[in-house]
Amino acid sequence: MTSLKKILLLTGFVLQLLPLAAQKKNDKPNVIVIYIDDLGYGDLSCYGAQAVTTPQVDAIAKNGLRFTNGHCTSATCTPSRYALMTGVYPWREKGHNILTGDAPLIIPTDKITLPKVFKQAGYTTGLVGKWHLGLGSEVAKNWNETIKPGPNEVGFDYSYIFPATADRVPTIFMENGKAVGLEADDTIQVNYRQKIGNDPTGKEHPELLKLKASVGHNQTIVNGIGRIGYMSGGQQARWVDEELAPTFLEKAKTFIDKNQQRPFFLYLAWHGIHVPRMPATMFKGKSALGFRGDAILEMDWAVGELMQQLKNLKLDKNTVIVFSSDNGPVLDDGYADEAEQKNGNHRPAGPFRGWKTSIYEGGTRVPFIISWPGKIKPGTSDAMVNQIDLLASFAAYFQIPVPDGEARDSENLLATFTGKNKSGRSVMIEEGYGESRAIVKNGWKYIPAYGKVNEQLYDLNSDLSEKTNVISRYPDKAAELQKLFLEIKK
Ligand code: NG6
Ligand code: CA
Repeated sequence: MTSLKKILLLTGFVLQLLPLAAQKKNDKPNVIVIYIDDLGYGDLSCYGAQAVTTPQVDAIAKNGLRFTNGHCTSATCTPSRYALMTGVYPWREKGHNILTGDAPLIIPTDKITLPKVFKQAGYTTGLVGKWHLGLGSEVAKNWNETIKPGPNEVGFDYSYIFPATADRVPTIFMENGKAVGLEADDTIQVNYRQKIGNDPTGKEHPELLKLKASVGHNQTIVNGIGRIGYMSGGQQARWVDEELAPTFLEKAKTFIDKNQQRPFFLYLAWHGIHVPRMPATMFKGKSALGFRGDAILEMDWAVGELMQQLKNLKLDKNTVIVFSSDNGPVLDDGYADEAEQKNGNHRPAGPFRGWKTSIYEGGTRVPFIISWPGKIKPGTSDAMVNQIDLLASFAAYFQIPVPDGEARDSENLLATFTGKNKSGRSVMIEEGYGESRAIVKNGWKYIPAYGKVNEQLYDLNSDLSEKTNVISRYPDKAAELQKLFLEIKK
């Protein structure tokens, strides 16, 4: 063969392969789940906010599908995150409520999880941000050693987290299970029952606080802020609240950079706008809403930086973004940060009744945006969807079987998430704080009696704000939903 022939043949061969490679790549887009803490339905300008402007998140919505009936499973953090990871309703298990910072891991290590779906599909998986699903196998643990099991044992190849919430000790970063910046001889101790060590507490020394508590939050002081729980030691490892956003952003960007050549799944569990709201100094005073609004602007900035990173690496056209929040909004959540005083006419929960912890829509109906360049036609969808469904939907996309009996509450809504189908779930259970639950079907919402609260029925189709309890008018509807609720609960 002449060398010219050889070259021609080879070129033809390479050219033939090229579209295949590109095709392959498109079949496995990178996926980033941006999960905000305590962000309400009405906290983004693309969902109608006027008191704050969120151009970066709005841009994702503009290029993607914005859901108006998108939900987390629960009105508090840990349960919603549990559902996102496992595809199982958290109220099926005992004690899947807001965890302390020393709680053991509550996610089974031998069952399918959202990151494991991606791993099975050949992705590199990463977690950056707030975890709040427990670490290790017991409360008493050695914080100076690698703590297992944790995120890395339930499907993440890489993790850079803080254990619980910013208002709970230990206030440290952990990379792949190990405290970051810890000096070997400065043992960290954590206790949620009694004081340990000599660190001042907010209760004894309110004069040391730069952010006063309104309720609780009066135990160990770190960075001038009283926390829930006591900790001692780990002085060099303790983070400063103002560096949380830049740190998590940097770690997310580095993860993307390192994995730009392969498909990756990144779960960016943003720490804000949860309390204590103490944004990076450059954001303090930027909004008219106090630190709560400043934290929203900070979050929006970080989202913009992340998107810019994707553009710089030419990954933006090949990356799916899922943006949502773990529960509804709250103003005063235990710190005197003036969120209430400065709120003005802003409606953090949008048109909905209720807030974080509430069984009304404001508790679990949250911003929910998916952009998938080339696959999703931009627009809005009124379909009822839930974060719990991401697991089964991505599993279906990759044709990965979900083992029998696992992720049992996760529905394959791939067609809905990509805008091909206008309807979503037919039935959904919502979880409020404590014993409150609701079942929603075809816009009818039934809330079984709990505590001292009587059963309720709302017609969301005509009464989106749940103003009128119509249970006496539609007793049959209530009975039907109650029966269905009990069946699903079983
Ligand atoms: C509550 C805290 C609140 C917040 C919440 C958990 C008090 C008075 N309130 O107990 O500040 O931390 O737990 O929020 O301590 S969540 O978003 O993680 O569920
Ligand atoms: Ca939360």
